[in-house]
Amino acid sequence: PKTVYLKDYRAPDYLIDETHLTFELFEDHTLVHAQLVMRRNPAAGSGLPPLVLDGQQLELLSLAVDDVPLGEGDYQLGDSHLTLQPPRDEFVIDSSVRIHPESNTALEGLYKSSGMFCTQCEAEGFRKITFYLDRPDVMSKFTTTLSAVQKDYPVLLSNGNPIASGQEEDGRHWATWQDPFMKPAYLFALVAGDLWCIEDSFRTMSGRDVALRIYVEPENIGKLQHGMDSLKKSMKWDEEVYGREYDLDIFMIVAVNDFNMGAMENKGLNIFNSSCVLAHPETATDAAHQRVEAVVAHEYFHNWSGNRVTCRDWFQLSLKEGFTVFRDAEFSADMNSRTVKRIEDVAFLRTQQFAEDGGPMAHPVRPDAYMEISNFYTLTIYEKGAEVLRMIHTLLGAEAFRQGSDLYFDRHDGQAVTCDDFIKAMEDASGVDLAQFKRWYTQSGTPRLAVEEAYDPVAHTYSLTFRQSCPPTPGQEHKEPFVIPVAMGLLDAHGNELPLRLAGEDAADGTSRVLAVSAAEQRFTFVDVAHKPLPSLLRGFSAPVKLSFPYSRDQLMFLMQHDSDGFNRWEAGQQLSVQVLQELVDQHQRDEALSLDPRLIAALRSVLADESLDAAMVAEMLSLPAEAYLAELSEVADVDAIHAAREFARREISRELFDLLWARYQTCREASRTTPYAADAAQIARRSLQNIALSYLALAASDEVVDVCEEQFEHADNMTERLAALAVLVNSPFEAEKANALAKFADYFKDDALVMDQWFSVQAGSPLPGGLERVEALMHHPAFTLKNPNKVRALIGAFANQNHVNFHRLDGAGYRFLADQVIALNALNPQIASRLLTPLTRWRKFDSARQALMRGELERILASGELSSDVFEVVSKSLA
Ligand code: HT7
Ligand code: ZN
Repeated sequence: PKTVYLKDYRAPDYLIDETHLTFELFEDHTLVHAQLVMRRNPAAGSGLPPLVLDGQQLELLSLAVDDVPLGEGDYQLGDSHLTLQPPRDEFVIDSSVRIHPESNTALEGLYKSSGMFCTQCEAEGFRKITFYLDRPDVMSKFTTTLSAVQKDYPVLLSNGNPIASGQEEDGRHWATWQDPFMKPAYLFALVAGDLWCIEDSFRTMSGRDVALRIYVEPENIGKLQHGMDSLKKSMKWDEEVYGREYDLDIFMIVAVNDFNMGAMENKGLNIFNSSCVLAHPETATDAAHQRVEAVVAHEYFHNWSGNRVTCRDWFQLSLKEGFTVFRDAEFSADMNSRTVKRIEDVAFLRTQQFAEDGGPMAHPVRPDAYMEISNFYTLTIYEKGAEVLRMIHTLLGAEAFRQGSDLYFDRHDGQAVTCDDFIKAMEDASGVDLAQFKRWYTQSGTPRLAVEEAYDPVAHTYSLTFRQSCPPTPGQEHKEPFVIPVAMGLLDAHGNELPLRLAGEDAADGTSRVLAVSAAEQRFTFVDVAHKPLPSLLRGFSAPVKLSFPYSRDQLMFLMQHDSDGFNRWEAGQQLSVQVLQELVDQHQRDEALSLDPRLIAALRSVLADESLDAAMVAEMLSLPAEAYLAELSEVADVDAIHAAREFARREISRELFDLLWARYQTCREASRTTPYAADAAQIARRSLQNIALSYLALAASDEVVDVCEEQFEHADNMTERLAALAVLVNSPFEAEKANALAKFADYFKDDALVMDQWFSVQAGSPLPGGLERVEALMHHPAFTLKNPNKVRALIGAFANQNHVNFHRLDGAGYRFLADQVIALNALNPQIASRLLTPLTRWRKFDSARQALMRGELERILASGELSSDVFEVVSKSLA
């Protein structure tokens, strides 16, 4: 595969003003006719260069320019391009091709999922539908007609508004849709199927009524209300917070079962992985409900950040994805608990994105080269990109940020632009110079920020010295200093916040502020500090960095109790847990008896005993750092020692705090039994506390705890409680109860694919011995198929990513298993294959024996035959 470079970007030679598409959908093929009204791009130079259209896996049936049919000598047809000589500046191309959605297992372009036709065109899927200039800076007005047999495909949808429809004599019918907005081909969509929908409407801030429809297979019609409520909340929030109004008369969402990612923001016709839109209390957990709310919002928000203003080229992907993730995170924070949302996002970022940033696929938020763009829908583009936007928001303040976003949307509406254009709008609106800040877009890797304090009791000054560095990443040996916003405060010995006055300032200004660290080494000195304070640093995780400050365990316990910033209270608890767990890891490695620092128990006891604390915060504070996070923090990750240390700590917590946990569990469960289910913040908080308490209690392995587990499993009226009880049983030594619960669950939910995904995941994640054999056996379960990405993620993905002790077995069988699945999937679905192999790319984190085994499997994949560009890029970069 060829590498594409940002530096080679050139404006398109030709533009496509109008795109008229006709799809004739049949069971064994589809005919696509495209009429493209084209002209020379005045911005691209003079003369009439050859026109090079993208096209892959297309059977060309006919081709004409300005109604003149072309013969074979009039064009060149290769594997991925069709080249011809345009006759003049303005011309019309007509092409007809045959494609095969019925055998498309890659789920890119036009394909069939559970009997319906649907599309996925981002990033480069449209070229598998017709010959086109398949690049985001070519924007066109689309008109689409589709026809199919009416009884099998009564619903025919595309982007924009329906403008005509009719029947044919042979049982077929057709519909024409017109999208009044210019858009790139990646936002094109069509759907044809036997679908039902729920309908609602939304009155926009300017008083227009928009019809809202969510389509689904008939059996899932009862699972759409939460998605619809989420959509209406999103529309309102975007008006209130960003001043953005919806622009078409209709907004549609369609749920499909086979989908490579979460969802897709096609103009007016979003297509969703069913897991991201279907939700019902009996079949979807609270987490799933929150995910639906977040993904519906994310796709809806793209209508402005992505569709109305789109990307010039795919190197700018974070322009729309980072911004939209930031927007959806703020939406979720406003709809639920802000602190808990931030905790969840930061835990995810630090475990997963930091690992990516420290591995062989590390790349900047705006990459400068790629082989396969599908591989660049990464945590760096999405999550780190969102952190970059959050930092701009922090540095500029909410008001100036909003002015910047207004300017950006006004200035660039209808255009395909760059990250630089976004920054320029922010600078112009705020007057803040972001030149140095832009390094966050161009430099990869996670910066380290070491902080040192010095107190002068005579001068009453307190200074903080920040030293930043960033480790080398592929292609980037040396890094220049970043601008790092550090939100902070100072606490006195009673836990009170001190007024903050920096040297040179006239007076104190508040008790919390943002220090913009921009040099490799930089000191900030506070004056009028009567006694040595305790700093609270990086509040709300104000920058995606690895901050270190030499806190003692007692100081961390103090911050856990007194910090006014909820995020930092949690963070202090995490740092305390990390210190204590790392000590246990050391003990395990030295073959010593494990001994837990009682301060961790004391800290958790006071959290549990404090009934005034938000239950969601209690649940978060009780959760020990994940094994994956502990591995990320290690120089060399000792999988077995980490697992042993964490399990030991969990057992000690369970033993020492059993009575408190039991009391809190009983109170929560009683409330669940007596209150009808609602997916609201208070109930979600209560259930998360209840379930984490149960998971600790279960470690006592007593009959009374098994009884409460079974009671919760049998009698819960919702999936959050039922699944948590199932997970506890699955991880327990009670074989009969476990087998019984698994069988009952599978029998009851066998026809619900999304619930069965959860059933697979719970088992795949179990760290008990024999995990690989259990997963291998489940691959033969009738509900499992490699062709469905959700199933692959639920079983194989959960095993390789969440079950460290079993996946990293010292005989290498876990690695071999994963490589076998990657090789099988490479032929079926390259995008899923390349994502699945991520855990193998992290081989440098492990001991030399495991390194050799993991490398061996990567080499076996490389030698396994014809590799897709997706898999080739990840494997070859991992081995480099
Ligand atoms: N913008 C969407 C990206 C997407 C995608 C990319 C590659 C392959 C399949 C895909 N499905 C959706 C999703 C989003 O970020 O909103
Ligand atoms: Zn997105």
